[in-house]
Amino acid sequence: MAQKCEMKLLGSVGSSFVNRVKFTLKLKSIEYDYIEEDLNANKSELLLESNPVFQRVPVLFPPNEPPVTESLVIMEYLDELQPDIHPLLPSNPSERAQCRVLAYTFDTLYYPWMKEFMLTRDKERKEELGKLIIEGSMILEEAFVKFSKGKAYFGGDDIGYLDIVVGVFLGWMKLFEVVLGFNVIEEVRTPKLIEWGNRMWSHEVAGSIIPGHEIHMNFLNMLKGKLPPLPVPVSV
Ligand SMILES: N[C@@H](CCC(=O)N[C@@H](CS)C(=O)NCC(=O)O)C(=O)O
Repeated sequence: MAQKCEMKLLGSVGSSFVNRVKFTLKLKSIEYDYIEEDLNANKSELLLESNPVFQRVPVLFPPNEPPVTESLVIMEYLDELQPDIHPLLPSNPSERAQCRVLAYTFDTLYYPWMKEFMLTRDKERKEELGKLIIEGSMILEEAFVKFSKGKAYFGGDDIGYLDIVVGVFLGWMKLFEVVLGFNVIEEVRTPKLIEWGNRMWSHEVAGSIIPGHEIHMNFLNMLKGKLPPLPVPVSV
């Protein structure tokens, strides 16, 4: 008889936040059932009941426990649940705190800048955002040097918390390059991040989780479809 898989994940294809959770589950060898939420359609009862305030994926349903929301919180929850298999956060409390601050900065500044850059129709704002994203990339480059301590990943010899937090956005960065002609990371400005990105793509687990830019193209079109129509010019 097939073994019953009790951990469930509610997600959406192309969501980097969901991919953080898939990545963590895979590294920790935790089996789960995946439920796809169609973000184009009306939100499912399952999503509305399990994440009533934000109504966003990912939502993790551990067996016999309340649902857990927010990708960073879910990652830490899984790290605590399965501490002996591929620990994600450093053991030193100060280093753990530094990792969390960078993840928070990424989610509250860098990601919203990238999202707005893709969606804004205002040229001036786009230019301003481009500059901010470039500054952000240089801060990330410095952070990589600090966290990796000369090793291959933010987490050292192997993939850690920040590799997942930032790494799942590599497909988006590729989309920027291919579709918008804008390099979020590049050889001259962020050489360490370029090397790290190549390492991530060719990593057995990372490479299988981080989607290519084509998947994000569909996701981007879905987001664009939700924008209000452009105002019709009025002739006087
Ligand atoms: N801070 C959240 C962000 C999650 C998020 O933005 N999810 C998007 C998909 S990428 C979503 O569900 N959007 C639906 C909506 O906002 O209506 C996390 O880290 O989990």
